[in-house]
Amino acid sequence: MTGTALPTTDELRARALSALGTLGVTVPEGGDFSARSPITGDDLFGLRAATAAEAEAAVAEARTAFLTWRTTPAPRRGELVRRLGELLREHKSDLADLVTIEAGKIRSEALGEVQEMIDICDFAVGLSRQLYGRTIASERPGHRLAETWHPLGVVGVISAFNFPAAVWSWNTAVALACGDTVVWKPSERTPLISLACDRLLARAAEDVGAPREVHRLLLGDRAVGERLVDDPRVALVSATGSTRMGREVGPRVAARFGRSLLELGGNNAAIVAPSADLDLAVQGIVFAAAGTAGQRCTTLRRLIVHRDIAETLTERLTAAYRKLPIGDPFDENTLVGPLISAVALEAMNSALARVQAQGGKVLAGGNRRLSEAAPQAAYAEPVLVRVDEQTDVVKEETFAPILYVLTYDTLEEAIALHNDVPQGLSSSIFTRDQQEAEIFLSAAGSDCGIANVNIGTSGAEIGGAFGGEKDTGGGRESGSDAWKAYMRSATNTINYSSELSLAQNVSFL
Ligand code: UN1
Repeated sequence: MTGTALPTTDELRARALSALGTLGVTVPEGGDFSARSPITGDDLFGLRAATAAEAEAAVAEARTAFLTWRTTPAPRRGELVRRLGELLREHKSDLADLVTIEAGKIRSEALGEVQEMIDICDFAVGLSRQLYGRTIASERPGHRLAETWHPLGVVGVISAFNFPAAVWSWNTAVALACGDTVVWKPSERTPLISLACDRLLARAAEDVGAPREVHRLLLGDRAVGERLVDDPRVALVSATGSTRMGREVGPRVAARFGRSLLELGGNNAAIVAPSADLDLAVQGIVFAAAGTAGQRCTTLRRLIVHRDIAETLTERLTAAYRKLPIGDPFDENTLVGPLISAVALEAMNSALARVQAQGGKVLAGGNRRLSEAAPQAAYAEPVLVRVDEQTDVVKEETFAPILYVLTYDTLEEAIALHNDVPQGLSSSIFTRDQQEAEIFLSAAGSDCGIANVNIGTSGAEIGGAFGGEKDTGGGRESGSDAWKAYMRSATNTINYSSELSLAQNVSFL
């Protein structure tokens, strides 16, 4: 199914300008790179990238601002984040427009992304009155041991196109509450929403009297990101993107003893057990696999189905896939918007060709759509592929809506298949058998950072820590105690007696 006609590039440009105007953004026009919309695949505006001197100045300014921000009481820092949250609420619709225009997300998911930003601001405001350290029992009389959390420094945020604003906000709202300052290098594909976020934060800073330099935005290419990676004044590099990118960033930051927080690729699977509620499973699977056109790091990419229900489930999924409305993400009936680029479509097609050569059978989808209406855009039908084993292509993350379907006989076998990929981000099991669910969640179950029961792999709430193991990079962002990555701890030994007593019963003098 295809929705109504696509908007024209002129219409998208006008809509972007209207949102940017309401948000008070001045677009830095230039010829270095272009803002572009995957809806038509055409360029919207030429933009100017940050120069090396500007990148240098941004880090220097953020470092200077850190020196005052770190001693601003945390609840006062929270006021900046609260104001940002208010502005995000006020501008939710315009921000969602920019997310749809640049990332191609359907309206409901674009609004969801802004909601995620609002939620993390609320969380970080609360956090600003916590940042708890512990008091630890000392082995010595008249002594107290304490743990104190201090701000870390400048945080370099490198983010990807698929959550162009929410991932920034997870990092920035928490970092600011923790007393850090931020320099942000967004994806080159999403400069307009980045300008909007930066503008709202500048307004929030002005409104509450915080230094503007607590946040600096650097538009540009890889070279700009590399500056953040290599700059010793950047205490933490928080990078979201491919495992390939993380393999470069991690060692470079470690070589200068900086910290990194990596959110890299996922190859998320769901196990569907014989007792599963199939109505619920079908809905959960289709959203997780085809939603966001398969371009979430938490997208469901592998389905491990018990042999007894494999035929029934694949028939139901095939029927659901054939009905998916693909097209203009602004059309409220559309569920699947465009892929981000022609390169993404090529990667999808190449993975499909490879898996078919390795014995995979396409059950539904896989065709290109709207190529006449928008030859530069990349619309594709989400695809279901039946595979007998996890060949190399199944073990890779292809950032596109391909769902590989495997079968299993025993739960042990299902968990082994589940964990037998390099990545370890998100996972789920659909079952009504409590024992199976608990085994899946246990130490010997899913090896991922996120493990769910009777819900798909994507769409995590901000309250939990977000991140994964193995090739996913090990970082944790967002809720729970992920804030600790943005601070440094100090252990304090306080002697309130009049005696000097040494630990471990050491005698001296
Ligand atoms: C990502 O794709 O980089 O859990 C983040 C989810 C979203 C975040 C995804 N809350 O799918």
